[in-house]
Amino acid sequence: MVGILHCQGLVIMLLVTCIFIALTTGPAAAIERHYIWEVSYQYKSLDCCKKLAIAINGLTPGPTISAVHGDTIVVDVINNLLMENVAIHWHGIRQRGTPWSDGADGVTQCAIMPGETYRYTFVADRAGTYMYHSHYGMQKEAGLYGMINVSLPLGVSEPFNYDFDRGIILSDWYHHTSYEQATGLSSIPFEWIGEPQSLLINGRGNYNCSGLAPSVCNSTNPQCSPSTLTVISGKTYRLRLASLTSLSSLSFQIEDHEMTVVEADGHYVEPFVTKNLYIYSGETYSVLVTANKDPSRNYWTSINVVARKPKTPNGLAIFNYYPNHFHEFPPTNPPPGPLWNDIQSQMNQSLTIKARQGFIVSPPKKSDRVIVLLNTQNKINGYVRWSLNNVSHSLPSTPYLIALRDNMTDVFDPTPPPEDYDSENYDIYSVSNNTNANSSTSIYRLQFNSTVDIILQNANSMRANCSEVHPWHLHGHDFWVLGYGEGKFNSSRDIEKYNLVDPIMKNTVPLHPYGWTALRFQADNPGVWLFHCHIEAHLFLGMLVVFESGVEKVGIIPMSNYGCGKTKSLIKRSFDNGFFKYRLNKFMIHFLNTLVKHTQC
Ligand SMILES: [Cu+2]
Repeated sequence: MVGILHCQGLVIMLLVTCIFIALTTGPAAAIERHYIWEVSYQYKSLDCCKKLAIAINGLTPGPTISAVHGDTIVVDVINNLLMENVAIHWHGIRQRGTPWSDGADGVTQCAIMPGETYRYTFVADRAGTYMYHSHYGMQKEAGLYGMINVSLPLGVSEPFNYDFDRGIILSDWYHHTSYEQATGLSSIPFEWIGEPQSLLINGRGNYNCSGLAPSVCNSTNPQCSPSTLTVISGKTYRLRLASLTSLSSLSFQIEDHEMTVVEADGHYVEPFVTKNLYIYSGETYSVLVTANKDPSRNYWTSINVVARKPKTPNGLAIFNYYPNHFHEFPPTNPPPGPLWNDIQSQMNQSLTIKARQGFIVSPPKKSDRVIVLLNTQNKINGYVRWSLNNVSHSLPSTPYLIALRDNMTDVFDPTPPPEDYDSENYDIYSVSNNTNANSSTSIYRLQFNSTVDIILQNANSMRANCSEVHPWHLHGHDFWVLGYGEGKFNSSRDIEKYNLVDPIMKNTVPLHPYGWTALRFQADNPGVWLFHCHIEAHLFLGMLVVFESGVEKVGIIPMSNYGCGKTKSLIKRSFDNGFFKYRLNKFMIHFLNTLVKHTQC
């Protein structure tokens, strides 16, 4: 009986949605965009080498979500992976009012189990360029990612002109599976994942197959023919770039063409012209490029690794001037890109990125709380970890959001994590005398609406003369980037230099080697939010913290978020807003797919 009621509920819901969409045909009207995504294992040859990847509806990278400001995005994720859970994070979407849809396994939801479906619902509440990716284990490495492009409503224009809009996903690619990587990282002796085998542009790279059997690596496989961006001479293109690398920091450039940077993480940038753009994992940018060079030939689009000694060849694509053939290789060698270790140039570009005049959101002049996070590599019981203030985070089996909203005790360590480190005595340029760290589930609880400063402090890793870039990403909020500096942060000297005039707002920011980065944000979004290094292996090894604020203001969490840890005992079937919210069984998935196909929704 309950099943019949649900079928009827589904039919009504879909018909209502269709009628609603039909009545609101103009692109200006906010609509509901409904996606049904089947996540499955697929063999892919993205760089010509056959590898087990994770695909959405058969695609790696996954489909692009294109929405208009104000639209509601509904994604039914069907986990057809045979052996593992999945969760998808909508990176850059703040999830105001829907913190349960953030997709962070162990923080906001129980992961989706094989054979089950989970519905993410959220509002695209700001125009800009965003992304999505798995937030379960190391699945991002397996290619479970894609772009979200949110455009302005009709009648509202951008503060810059362009003729066409194109999305470009940048990523790195390993031949070992994410399972092998995770096992190596969790072993004694530690096995580092190493450098990626290839760099991909829109999911295409080109590995040197020589010496490998054609059944394993075949350079004539059309899956790995270079991606192409076709342009018309004289036209200006907005290129939306998203870095979904597992490890690599990149420099992006188009041979002989300059680019104007106009957007970062959904915020307008005071335009500046550059030959190459540094882009770190988790960042998005829009750049304007005018096709104003000799149109009788094609040019290289290239990415190369920076900030780590590269062992990976450049990633290449073809910047194709119409009507030249789109697979015609340019007659020149690809540009080599900047030196990988020109840290000053990378730092200078970070300092150049400011909010666009006329679009500045002024930060509060003072903060209520300052949290300093020393980034170090450590060991715990002989296992290699990454830590903040000597604490390496481990997620509990019960998601924080549910635990806090439902007043569950004993789910995580209630002791607050440290807000600082012994900065007077800690030498950030040396391997620590004692690299041992603690593991903890503790979280930072922030007063709702308070202003919080985060000082990220970099240091030497466990290898002498080595400090790595860490791109830090905050869920649920944007932060103001108040400053970057070299060496150890000094509050009496460096706070005075904060940019309180026109700081850019972002959701992901690099922490440069042996440097510091200062951020400010308002804890004005009720929920529980991750703040973490976007390097997949570092996150896996505990390089994250968790912020809670205003959790008592969070609405009713859908029952579909429950089902793991101590939430198991709380599962009950419920109807929310008249629609079912618990997981669909396989019959319902097929029914839903059939209905959507037939109704052309
Ligand atoms: Cu990191």
